[in-house]
Amino acid sequence: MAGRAGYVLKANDRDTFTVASPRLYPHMWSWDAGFVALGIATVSVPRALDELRTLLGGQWANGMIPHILFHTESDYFPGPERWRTQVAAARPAGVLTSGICQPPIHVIALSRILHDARRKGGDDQEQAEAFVVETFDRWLAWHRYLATARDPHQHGLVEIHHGWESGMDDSPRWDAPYANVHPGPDLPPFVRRDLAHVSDPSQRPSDTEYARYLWLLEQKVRARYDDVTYRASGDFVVGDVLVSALLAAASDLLADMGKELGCPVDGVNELRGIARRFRSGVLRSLSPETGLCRDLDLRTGEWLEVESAAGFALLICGGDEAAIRRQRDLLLGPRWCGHSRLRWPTVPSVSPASPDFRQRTYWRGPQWPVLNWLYAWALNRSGEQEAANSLRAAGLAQLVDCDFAEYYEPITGESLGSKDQSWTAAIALDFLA
Ligand code: 2M8
Repeated sequence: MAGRAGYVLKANDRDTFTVASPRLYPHMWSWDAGFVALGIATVSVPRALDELRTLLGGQWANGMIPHILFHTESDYFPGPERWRTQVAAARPAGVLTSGICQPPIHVIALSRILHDARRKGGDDQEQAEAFVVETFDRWLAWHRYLATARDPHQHGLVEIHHGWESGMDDSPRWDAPYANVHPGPDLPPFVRRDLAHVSDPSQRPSDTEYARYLWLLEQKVRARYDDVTYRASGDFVVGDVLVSALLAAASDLLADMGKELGCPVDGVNELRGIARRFRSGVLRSLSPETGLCRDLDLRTGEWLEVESAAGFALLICGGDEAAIRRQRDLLLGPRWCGHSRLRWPTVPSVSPASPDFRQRTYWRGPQWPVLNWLYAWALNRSGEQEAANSLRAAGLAQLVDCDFAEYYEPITGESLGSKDQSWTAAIALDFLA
């Protein structure tokens, strides 16, 4: 399996970056790049560091790491002509990007890479440590952007302006906020390209959903990608609990690495403050009834009660031992990974016991190997080795067909969406290392 996974990453390698998949996603995606880098590190630490270096090349002046870097010509839609980031004061020079962001997984990846490099020693260790020191301020600026521009009132939840920013595009998490997004008559016409690459359109978001996605994109352009302007006028403003947990965990890890390697103390302290604030925000979102964390619709002030895998955010950032044990048991229990109908006991994107569950539709039920990796990583980090090992073993068993698919049908085990998806191959390599 490792050989085939390495082959997929090599085939998707474009020298200084890796396309998210060969046809459906022929560009560099932000959180994909994080997972990809940690997978590549099992084979080549310098190449893994290059992946992150290229990603940082797209960072905006306000610290934001954009969700897509367009390095190649392709028919991906929406491409640069739709994003029109030239209206944004903060856009980077010399690289075309989208104008929104994605979950801050990158420093978690960097800490895995550093760990690998230290195990290998020699040049690998030297290069990885130097890279952390050299890029510390850039990652700090990214985390500071999320903690300030995206949480101006210090609630401890990172605000997202588009479902794409969560990475879980059509998750039922966003059904209620999207119900208040009404594309205007001046939405420019569009032709979807994604459906040309997937055999069954029901595996992808619907046209109604797509129109809403593009309407929010339009609203961001009209706000010139200024967060204050968008907040005052945009339809979708939601506190994302998974992004917040990742920010907390990643900020602590960056503070740890920065402290060990002699990075500026002020920066290290700032990161600890960010970690504390967002950990508290995640804890406050816990539903006493279900034990799951919740997103907050900042337009309506309502908690979003959905049984999605993001509800286990507390496992990622930690902060309450009893609540963590409850989440661990819930995750491995019969509403989730232990559900009797599942082919493989990995993390489904939505509980199979939920009325929202759709077994073939994108982020509405299928199992996403990267999500399973994330929770295995989180459990391992909080000392829950047995639980982590069970997700790892099931995750590898699920990939045995070596399709390295984007997502899997939970009941039949069928591979769905794009094949040869880079981040799926990458997490397989990490699991096998
Ligand atoms: C999917 O999202 C893109 C838009 O960003 C799409 O559907 O066109 C999501 O699964 C997202 O999480 C992922 O980063 C991206 C590339 O794999 O594809």
